[in-house]
Amino acid sequence: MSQLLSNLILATMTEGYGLIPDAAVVIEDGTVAWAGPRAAIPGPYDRLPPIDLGGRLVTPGLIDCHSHIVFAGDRAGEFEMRLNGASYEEVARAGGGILSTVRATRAASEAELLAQALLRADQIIASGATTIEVKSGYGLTVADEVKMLRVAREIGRRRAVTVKVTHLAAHAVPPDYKGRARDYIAEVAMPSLKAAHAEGLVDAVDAFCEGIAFQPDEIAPLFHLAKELGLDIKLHAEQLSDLKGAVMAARMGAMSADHLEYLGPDGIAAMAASGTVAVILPGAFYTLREKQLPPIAALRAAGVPMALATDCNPGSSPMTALTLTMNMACTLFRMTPLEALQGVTLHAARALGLADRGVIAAGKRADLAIWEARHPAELGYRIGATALHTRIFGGHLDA
Ligand code: DI6
Ligand code: FE
Repeated sequence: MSQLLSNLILATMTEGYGLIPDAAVVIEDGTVAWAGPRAAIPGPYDRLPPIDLGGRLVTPGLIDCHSHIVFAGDRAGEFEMRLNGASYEEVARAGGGILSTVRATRAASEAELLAQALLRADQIIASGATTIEVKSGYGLTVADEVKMLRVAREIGRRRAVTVKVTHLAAHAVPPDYKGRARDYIAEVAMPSLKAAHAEGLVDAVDAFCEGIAFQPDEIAPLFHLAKELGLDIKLHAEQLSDLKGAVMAARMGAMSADHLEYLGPDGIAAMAASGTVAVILPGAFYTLREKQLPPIAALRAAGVPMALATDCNPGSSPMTALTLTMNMACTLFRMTPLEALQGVTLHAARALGLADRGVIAAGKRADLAIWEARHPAELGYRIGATALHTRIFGGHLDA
């Protein structure tokens, strides 16, 4: 089954934008067979009936490489507390924050969690995504973490999107383990990883390295187990303070270190040496009204690839639009529109270890986003509007 897409502006993202002004794309069996100028379509593809895209911009399908879309309840009350003066850490210490979502998530059935997660997945998809990473981390018991991971896996079966599932039991210390983070890692995080891995539910392992969560030396045994199981590792690092999490993660070969507002020169050097992707999360920075900017210029100078993601979660980033994420990265962090688009395409693919997507080229998956736009800078330029026309997922046009 071959399809010829024609009359489009192509941003292949292979080198810079890789712009081809009057382009065509041939898709065969869910894969890009050829992409190039319309005037140069090779035979026999030039005899296929063209699907006219009306001069629209086509980019790789976007990739949200960091999300927490499986959870129950909401945190609008805490939003209000913060607006009345409480800090994020104060809210967390008062039993709110992550732990209030944990209570709601434990009480929810798998079906309820799935129904809510699908609404959020649909919103991310509507902003152009064809791949979403989804984390656990609101269960914090073996059974509830496995429940969340099952729901995450199921999203990819219910929607035209690839879901990469990440185990994040090391997200917060539950009340019954207060002051015993190390025991929690040994008695809950590691056993839940083994159980979920045995069910085929885990693609990668993450942890929250922060004063209100886990120290690098508490996380290390979990990462060693992940590596024994052949799983990728990644880390929430340096979001609110510099605990040198990125240094540890990079030295252990992490795929990505995420947030990074407080990342220092040692962390940047370690990430550059290991090829660890910096995942920049402007939604959390915006929501928490952080003052410390992530070191974008230094990451750029060191050649560390920068990805961008929604971090969609009920507390620090209730955001489901990748296009708004791009806008925030440009406006708040001075990332260029090119860096923003690379951040949700090729660099996000790299953050997830997916070599088959993130650019449009022969042999790559036919995951495409078709936009009501003429130039890639338009995607992050508009505030909150999503100019998505339609998507192609694995060669299939959205209905
Ligand atoms: N960092 C974050 O920004 C989210 N998790 C994390 O480790 C916050 C999650 C939440 O507040 O529910
Ligand atoms: Fe996160």
